[in-house]
Amino acid sequence: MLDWFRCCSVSRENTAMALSTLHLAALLLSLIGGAQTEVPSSCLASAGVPGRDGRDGKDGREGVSGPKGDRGDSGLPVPGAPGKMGPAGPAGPRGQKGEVGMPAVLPLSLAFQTLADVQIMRSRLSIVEKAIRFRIIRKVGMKYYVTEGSQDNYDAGLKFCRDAGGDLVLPKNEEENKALVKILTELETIAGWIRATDRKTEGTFLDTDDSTLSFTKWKPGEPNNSANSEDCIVAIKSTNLWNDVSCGGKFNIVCEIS
Ligand code: MAN
Ligand code: CA
Repeated sequence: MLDWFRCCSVSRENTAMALSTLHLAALLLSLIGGAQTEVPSSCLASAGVPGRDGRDGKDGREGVSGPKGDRGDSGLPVPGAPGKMGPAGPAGPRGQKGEVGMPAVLPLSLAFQTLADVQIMRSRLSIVEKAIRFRIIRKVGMKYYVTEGSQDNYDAGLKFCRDAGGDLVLPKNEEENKALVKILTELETIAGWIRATDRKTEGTFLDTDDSTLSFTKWKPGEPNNSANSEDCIVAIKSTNLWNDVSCGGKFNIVCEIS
């Protein structure tokens, strides 16, 4: 009761603060002790109106850290830039053998042309293979003039060349005649046989197949069938010209492969 007495005797200036303090004390006591204490109505009546709010106090000390927050939502799956291309992998296993395909259909004209081309190439290869067996080889147009530098009579020379797959030379034009003479010059020989005779008809020189000569290069005054015994022909190195001579003479053998 003393407390309540004091409450009533406080000065007017401290009335509001005293009321608040008393109220708080009474409440605390009633909560702690459970006492059924009531604030006297006479005391409440003399408390007056509340004063103005006081100024804010100084900032208190920093509080302790709060509990860790909940785990946030996972971010959106944004794809990054592609990486560099990796090295080539090992070769895969060999596949199975395929089925036999359909035969190619070659146009008949193309087939014939291809066959003709093959035959031409075979023919040319055959010519070259014969020619390259000789010591001296000169190409004249589509022919090869070849020689071993040997000398013999006309018939032996003819056989020699035919045994080699060719024939004794018979120039058909100036170019071929010059080529023959050039070879004779290289061999440092006087003359070389030409494949033609007038054995069948005196004065009419024919090829070995009895065809007439399309080209001749007679020296002026020849053929003269000297001593009535000249049925064969030679090309003379010094003049490029032809002379009829005895078939039994020995002159250089130059063959043509064509
Ligand atoms: C001379 C000429 C030629 C003849 C020879 C034979 O050179 O009469 O026509 O072929 O002799 O050696
Ligand atoms: Ca003569």
